[in-house]
Amino acid sequence: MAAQEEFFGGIPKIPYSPNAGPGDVLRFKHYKAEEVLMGRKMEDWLRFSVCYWHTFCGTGADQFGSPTLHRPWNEGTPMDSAKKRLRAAFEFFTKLGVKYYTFHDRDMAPEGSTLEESNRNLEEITDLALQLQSQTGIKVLWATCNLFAHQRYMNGAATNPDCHVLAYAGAQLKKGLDTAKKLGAENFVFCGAREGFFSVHNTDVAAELKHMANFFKMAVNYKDKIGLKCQFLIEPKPKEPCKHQYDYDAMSVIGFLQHYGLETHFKLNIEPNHTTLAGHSYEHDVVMASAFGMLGSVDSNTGSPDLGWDTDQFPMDIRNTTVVMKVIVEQGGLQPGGLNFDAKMRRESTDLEDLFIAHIGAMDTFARGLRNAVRIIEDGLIAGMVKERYSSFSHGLGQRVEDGSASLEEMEAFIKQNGEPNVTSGKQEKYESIFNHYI
Ligand code: XLS
Ligand code: NI
Ligand code: NI
Repeated sequence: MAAQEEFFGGIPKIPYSPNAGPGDVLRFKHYKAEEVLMGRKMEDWLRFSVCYWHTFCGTGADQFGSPTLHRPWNEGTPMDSAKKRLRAAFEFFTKLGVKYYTFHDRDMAPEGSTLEESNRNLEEITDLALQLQSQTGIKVLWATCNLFAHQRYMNGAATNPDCHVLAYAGAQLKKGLDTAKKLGAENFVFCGAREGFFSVHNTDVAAELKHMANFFKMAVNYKDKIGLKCQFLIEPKPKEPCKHQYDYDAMSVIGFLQHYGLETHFKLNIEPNHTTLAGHSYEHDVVMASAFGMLGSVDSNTGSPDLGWDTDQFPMDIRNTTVVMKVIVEQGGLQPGGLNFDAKMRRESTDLEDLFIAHIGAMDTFARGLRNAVRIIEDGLIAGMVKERYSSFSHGLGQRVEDGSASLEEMEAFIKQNGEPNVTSGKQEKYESIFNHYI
C-alpha cells in the first residue's frame, strides 16, 4: 500500500521543551499535557480543540482581497479535496498533540444540489473521519450545522419568516445530530449567526423568538429519540452578520432559555471575541455564564477592540487566559466542553508552519494562564480577601439574606438599632496589584 501523503513534511510531533529559546516557536515551553495540577492533568483542564473551518478551510479572502492561503489539500474535485483536507487535519491534530476537533457539516463535506446529495457527501466523508478517529484516538469536541452561509438562509434559519426555510434548517439539523451521534461528538453547538434582524420594520420579533425556541425543542426531542448523549450548547453573539442577533450575550441567552423552559437542556459556548463585540470585557460572559452554572465550553479566541469585528485571532494574552482559567478551575473544569480555537490565521500569515506556530503559541498562553490561576487559587490570598469582604453574610441578618428568609421589616429594625454602616474600601488597585504578581 502506498504511504499516505504527508502535508506538513518537516514538522515533527511538537515536543515539550521548557528550556527552548525565545525564537524556537515550534515547541511547547509551558504546555505539558501530562503534568498534574490540582489533581488533574493539564490536558484535562484545558481540553484543547482545533476548529476545522478556519484552520483547514480558511483561505485568507476578505472583503477587499482574494485568497492568500493556498493549501496543498485543496486539489481535485470538492469531494477529493474534502478527503485530503481530512487527512491533513488528522496529521495536524496528531503532530500538535490535540485530542479534539470541531466542525460544521458543510466544512467537513461540500453541500450538494439537493438535501439527499449533501447528506450522501457528509456520510462518505464522515465514514473516513470515523476511521481516522479510531486510528488516532482523536475525538469530536463538538459538531454544528452551518445554518447561515447558503443563500436560502439569508433571512435566517430557525427565525426565518418563511417556514419552508425553517424546515430546510430542521432537515439539515436532523442529519447534523445523526452525524454527531455517528462520530461520538461530546457536544453540539448552535450558532445563530443569522438569527436576528437588520430592521425592526419587517420583523416580528416575538414570533421569531418563539419559532427559535420551538426549533430548539425539536432538536431536544430528536436528540432524546436517537439517544444522542451530548451536551447542547448555544454560542452567544451580538451582531455580525446581523445588526442585532437574538443570542446577544450570555445573559440574553440565559434569559431566553429560562423563558422558554429550555435551561436544563442547554449550556453556553462562550467566545470572548463575541463578548467584546457585545461591549463587554474579555472575560465577562465566561464569568456570567459560570455564575449561573451555564458555562459549557469556550471558543478561545480574541478580537481587536480597535477594529470592532469578529477578527477571530489566536488568544495570546496571558492576563486574559489567567482570568478565564481561574473561572474554569473554580467551577471544576469545562468537561464535556473544552477550549476550542475558533481562531484564524491572519491573511498575511501564509506559511503552512504558521498554523502550528499559532496553535502552539495559544496553547502555551493557556497553559501559562492555567498555571497562574492554580497559583492564585492555591495561595488563597485573593479568595481570602473576597471572603472577608462578604463576611457580613455569614451570620445574623446577613445569613438570613443569604438563605432568603429576611424581610424588609427586619431591615428597618436592624437600621433603627445599628444606624449608618461603616463603609469600607473596595481596594480594587490592591486586587489588581496582587493579580499582576501572579502573571
Ligand atoms: C462565528 C462563530 C462560529 C461558531 C460555529 O462567529 O464563532 O465560528 O463557533 O458556527
Ligand atoms: Ni465560535
Ligand atoms: Ni465567532
